[in-house]
Amino acid sequence: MIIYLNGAFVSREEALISVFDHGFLYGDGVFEGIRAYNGKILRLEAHLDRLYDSAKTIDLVIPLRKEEMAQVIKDVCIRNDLNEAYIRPIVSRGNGDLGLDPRKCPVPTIVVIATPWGAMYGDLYEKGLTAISVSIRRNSAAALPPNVKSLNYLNNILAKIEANYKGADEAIMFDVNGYLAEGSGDNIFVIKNGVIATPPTLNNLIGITRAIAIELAQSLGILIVEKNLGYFDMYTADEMFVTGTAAEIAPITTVDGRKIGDGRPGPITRQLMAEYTVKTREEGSPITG
Ligand code: PXG
Repeated sequence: MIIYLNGAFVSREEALISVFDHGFLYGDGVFEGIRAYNGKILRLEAHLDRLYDSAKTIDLVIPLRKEEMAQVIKDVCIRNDLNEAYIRPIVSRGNGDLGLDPRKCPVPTIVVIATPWGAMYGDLYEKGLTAISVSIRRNSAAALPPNVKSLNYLNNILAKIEANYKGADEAIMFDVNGYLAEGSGDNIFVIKNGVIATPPTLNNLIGITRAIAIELAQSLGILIVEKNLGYFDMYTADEMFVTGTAAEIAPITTVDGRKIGDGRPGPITRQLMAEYTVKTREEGSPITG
């Protein structure tokens, strides 16, 4: 495995960072999760835009232009001979001392890892996932905006731990006002009477797979709306699904013990899943060239 680290391509054993890196000490940094299918990187520009927007929000200047970062990402795929890949660019505040003041960190740390990765949920795409509402609330946008894909994922990890203890495949997070926010690592959609609804993005990550799902629904002539949603909308939905770079489009068929619809992945969800698979094979920035 070849990893990009601060301007060099190094082996896994050589890819080491300091214990004084503020990404490690404070979760001070940002990252992306990107996928390549069929030799092409899906929505690379959108992922880079989000990475740089996340960095801007935390006042972190990434010392590479977006085009340079794009080339590094492609080079890591090429050096690892990957046609299908999960790609993880990470930019931390960098090396500092034990104080949290970011002014102690003059040079950000940049890492890009790429690994092979298949379907995240295995046979659950056929069966559907079980989900539970978790008691831990999604970070308030007034505290740490969920729009920032930061290295501090404890909010999501606590949600996942709760789902693990309760034996569910995914955690459903609400915000402090009781509105549906998102899953631990994916955005949420409900379908009722042929209309798809998903929460606005103040309280969740502005998902790139979410955007693709919206485009696909629109191209199929299915009405899709953004609106605040609550427990009622989930429990009474005909269909439900989540979207994410890792999860892709995955059906949810049980929430808090309630069957969603007839308890099987529904027709609109299946249609979107099939269209998404086609899109992932066809679209994207070629890794070579
Ligand atoms: N919400 C959260 C909190 C996420 O972390 C999404 C939504 C979906 O966004 P995209 O842009 O991917 O459609 C994410 C992304 C992992 C993993 O290792 C998680 C994500 C992406 C890649 C890998 O579990 N989550």
